Amino acid sequence: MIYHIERFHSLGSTNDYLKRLAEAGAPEGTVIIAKEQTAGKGRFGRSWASPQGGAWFSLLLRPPIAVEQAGCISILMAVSLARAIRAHWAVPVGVKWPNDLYVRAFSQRIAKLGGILIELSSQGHQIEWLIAGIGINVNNKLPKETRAPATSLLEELGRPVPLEGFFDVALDALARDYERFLTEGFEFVREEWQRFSVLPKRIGVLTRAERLEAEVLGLAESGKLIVRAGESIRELAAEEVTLCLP
Ligand code: BT5
Repeated sequence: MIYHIERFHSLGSTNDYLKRLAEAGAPEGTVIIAKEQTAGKGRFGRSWASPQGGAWFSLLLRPPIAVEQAGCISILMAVSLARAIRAHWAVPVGVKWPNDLYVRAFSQRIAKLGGILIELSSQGHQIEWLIAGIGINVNNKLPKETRAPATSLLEELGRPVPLEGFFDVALDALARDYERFLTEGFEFVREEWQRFSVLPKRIGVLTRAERLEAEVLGLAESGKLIVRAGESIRELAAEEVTLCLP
């Protein structure tokens, strides 16, 4: 994949900016980076704190896969970033299905390092464009009141990480793993996900309508999470649920 990178001092949301470019026909590999976002977005209309010092960026893909497989992409990206950060900075990063990066230290303290927001447009079953919005706390100040405790690479390492170096490592890993996914399929991601997942056996699942307790059984080919809730086996889609750790 060839990257076309545009950098901004400040944007509302890199996803919103890139969406307009995607609609106008921008090529796969277009990347928008902002030093700060004034209206950073999480999932379900939640907000994402994005002051200077963090890695806030969006990547445009046009994957030749069915829209039903789109869930694979956020898992692929989370796994790819977790592996790259572990390899370069030796921070014990894990993934929380579907879109979160967590650090789990020896103390079993667990904190959110970053998240991924996927937005897409499709025609029939085919994806027209898919935007992966990625937010990683690198050297930025952390927000105070968050759903899960937040952490940054600065906090974990006790020293700042040069942002340029971070983008090189992250973009390189994402391109490599995306291309591998297109040629090999999802299996290698699924295997790594097993190694990196921070989900405990029992989780709370929050849908729009209810909250239920479930047992995690594994990851489907489509990227959905397979759980047992009571007597029934269900496949959870990223766009439908939020998971709660105990
Ligand atoms: C996510 O949402 O984790 C996806 C975040 C994606 C952000 C990127 S930045 C570049 C691109 N442009 C955008 O506008 N967005 C993407 P979610 O799982 O819904 O988590 C959101 C929740 O995390 C919030 O409700 C807060 O509780 C918490 N939170 C907000 N800012 C945070 C931060 N910087 N670090 C850790 N937690 C945060």
